[in-house]
Amino acid sequence: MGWQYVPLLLVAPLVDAAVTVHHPPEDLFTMTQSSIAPGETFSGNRAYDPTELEPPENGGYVPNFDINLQPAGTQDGLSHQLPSPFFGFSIEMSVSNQVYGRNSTHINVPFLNLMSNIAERAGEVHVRCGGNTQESAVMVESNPNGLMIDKDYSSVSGTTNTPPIDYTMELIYTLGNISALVPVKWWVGIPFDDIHENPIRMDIADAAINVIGENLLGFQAGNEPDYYGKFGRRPPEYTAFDYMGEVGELIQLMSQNPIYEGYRDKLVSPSIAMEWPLQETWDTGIIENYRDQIRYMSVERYPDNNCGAVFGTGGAIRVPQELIGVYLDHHHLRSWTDYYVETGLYAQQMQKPLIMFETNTASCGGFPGISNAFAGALWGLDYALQLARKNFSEALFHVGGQSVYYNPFTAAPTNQTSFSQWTVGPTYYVVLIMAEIVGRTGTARVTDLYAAEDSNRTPAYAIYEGDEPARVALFNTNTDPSGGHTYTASINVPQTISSVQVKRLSANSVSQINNFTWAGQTWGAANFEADGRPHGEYVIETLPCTPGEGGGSRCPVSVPAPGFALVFLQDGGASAHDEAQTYATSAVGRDRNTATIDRAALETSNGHNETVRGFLGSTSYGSQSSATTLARLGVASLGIVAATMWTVLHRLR
Ligand SMILES: *[C@@H]1O[C@H](CO)[C@@H](O)[C@H](O)[C@H]1NC(C)=O
Ligand SMILES: *[C@@H]1O[C@H](CO)[C@@H](O)[C@H](O)[C@H]1NC(C)=O
Ligand SMILES: *[C@@H]1O[C@H](CO)[C@@H](O)[C@H](O)[C@H]1NC(C)=O
Ligand SMILES: *[C@@H]1O[C@H](CO)[C@@H](O)[C@H](O)[C@H]1NC(C)=O
Ligand SMILES: *[C@@H]1O[C@H](CO)[C@@H](O)[C@H](O)[C@H]1NC(C)=O
Ligand SMILES: CC(=O)N[C@H]1CO[C@H](CO)[C@@H](O)[C@@H]1O
Repeated sequence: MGWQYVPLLLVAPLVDAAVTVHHPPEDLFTMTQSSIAPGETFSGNRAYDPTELEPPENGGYVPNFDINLQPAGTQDGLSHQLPSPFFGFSIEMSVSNQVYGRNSTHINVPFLNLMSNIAERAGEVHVRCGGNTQESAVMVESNPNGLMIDKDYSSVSGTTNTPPIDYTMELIYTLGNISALVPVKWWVGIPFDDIHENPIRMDIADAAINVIGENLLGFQAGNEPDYYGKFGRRPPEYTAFDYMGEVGELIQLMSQNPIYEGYRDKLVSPSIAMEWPLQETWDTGIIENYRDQIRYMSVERYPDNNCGAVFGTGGAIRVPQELIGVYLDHHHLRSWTDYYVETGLYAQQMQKPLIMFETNTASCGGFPGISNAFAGALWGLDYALQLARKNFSEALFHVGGQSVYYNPFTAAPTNQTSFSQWTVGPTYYVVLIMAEIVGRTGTARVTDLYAAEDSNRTPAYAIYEGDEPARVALFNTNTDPSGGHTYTASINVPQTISSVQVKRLSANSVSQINNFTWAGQTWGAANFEADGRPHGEYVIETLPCTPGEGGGSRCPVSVPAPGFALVFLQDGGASAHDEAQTYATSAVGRDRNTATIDRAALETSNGHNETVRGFLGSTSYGSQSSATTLARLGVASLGIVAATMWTVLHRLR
């Protein structure tokens, strides 16, 4: 047994609280440190920790292998048909003002850009505004400091020291105004914290119905109820059966008030993590009993936790260097997601989409050097494809604040309001690429190919649309700058094609932090460099195929170590996303004069001329709606987008 297998044993009891981190507050860390000398320990915000691990010892590797794809009818192990979007975001409620913007007239443009990139590919973006902090959130008339979200650090609770939050209507207006600009749809959470002491606080549901309307996906009925007993929100003996009763009370309440007309079938439940066995929970009959009210069947899970190190909970202190190899191990990922196979089949039987409602690399903020490294991107894609393969319909990566490692994106530190200072993490690339993997036909089905003698480091998946293979996803999670671990997969397909198109996700090592490229473009070479738009030259490779021996075609594709390649087998498949460009605009500053713009970068981003085809003149999503919005607003000029964006948002109010 090689040393790289040892960590598997260390993480064997995969029972981890899907807890997220909000505290200690950002102010305990210095904001700006972005590099460290060798041997020095990083003392800045975790979101910007530049500590790189050693790449783990290499694993499975076969230099040349064949992938033989059959027509769908005879291909093994295909999933159900995957809806679009498959992957979205769960944004912790307490960080709403950092991420979305200060208020409904002051929305962060990098956030809009980031959402727009996904929407271009997936049709729309699904975001859950919630998390642990939704449970104790209280809607207030106003906060003393004028903020739409305020935290009460004097009454923190739980493993993650979650502070209760007071929010105002402004938060809901902000969500509504975001949806008016980019097709983002929302889930919000109904707090279940003291459901018996007080009437259920329905303010967020009522406000969302009034303001968000058709862009409201649904209401989460409590978050991780299986931890309520453990964390003192209920008596320790609280069971899934008790929870079902409480969901019943919510349903009862909603049935009595006409405001919920049209919204009574939108509950998200039960959102359990690892405390209650899945089967026991389904056995309560909750899904069957409430089949007319529960729209989405939800679970939450993080594969590991870093609570011991981050919060001094007394739990095991995990050593990231010992874990990075586990995250890159396909076999490990496959086996822990097997936990959901039966549930995936049950959800289909119940005709409910199964959603991984909150997930990421590890709870309590993730691991430095994994969650924020290229390893996190490769893990995320393999994970997403395993969830798809196991018949999930959707999954959401969690977004915390400045004090977590795993963010798909981190807003500029709150006291830095100038242009493009966001930081985009590996899991953002996963959501973006997953949108291209799944496509938006709603008919994609995936299968794990057990490729290269089922190597643990070079998995491959096929994606079918209809009867034909449409795309192949190839991984190489080894690291070898000498080129020694580059492999060539010869993809044999039943259809006759003369070439394939390839887009790659690249970095120099699995440990690299920032500067990943997808199809040649990066969302940030370093911390504090992102404005939500891709930068660099857009690259799609075209590789030739030859006629196959028994008919069909043979298409060799090489993948370096490390690397991920998405191979498009159908004509023009890759360029379906060519027009994926969006907001040619900068961040919204404290006042509009702080927004400056590099015109040349703007014109060439994504290989397109943004003055012609930017957000305002977009030919793809929103070309209609955003152009119309702007026309209505009387904003005509395309060239001065950056300067006008603030005005645009201001006038939306
Ligand atoms: C932001 O706040 C931190 C910590 O208070 C401080 O060190 C830093 O200089 C500030 N940055 C700016 C741009 O004001
Ligand atoms: C996923 O669903 C499909 C279609 O119902 C089924 O054929 C397949 O066996 C399921 N996959 C797993 C891993 O259960
Ligand atoms: C929104 O934030 C901006 C910038 O801080 C401020 O000028 C404006 O008054 C705020 N609007 C509301 C409604 O609070
Ligand atoms: C990012 O990668 C590119 C291409 O590999 C390289 O030229 C550039 O120096 C890198 N930037 C940083 C900040 O590491
Ligand atoms: C973009 O298009 C505008 C208008 O046609 C043109 O003036 C400008 O030179 C173009 N920029 C680039 C980089 O091609
Ligand atoms: C388009 C849109 O939803 N605009 C709303 C933005 O938020 C303000 C409240 O701050 C509403 O009045 C607008 O209707």
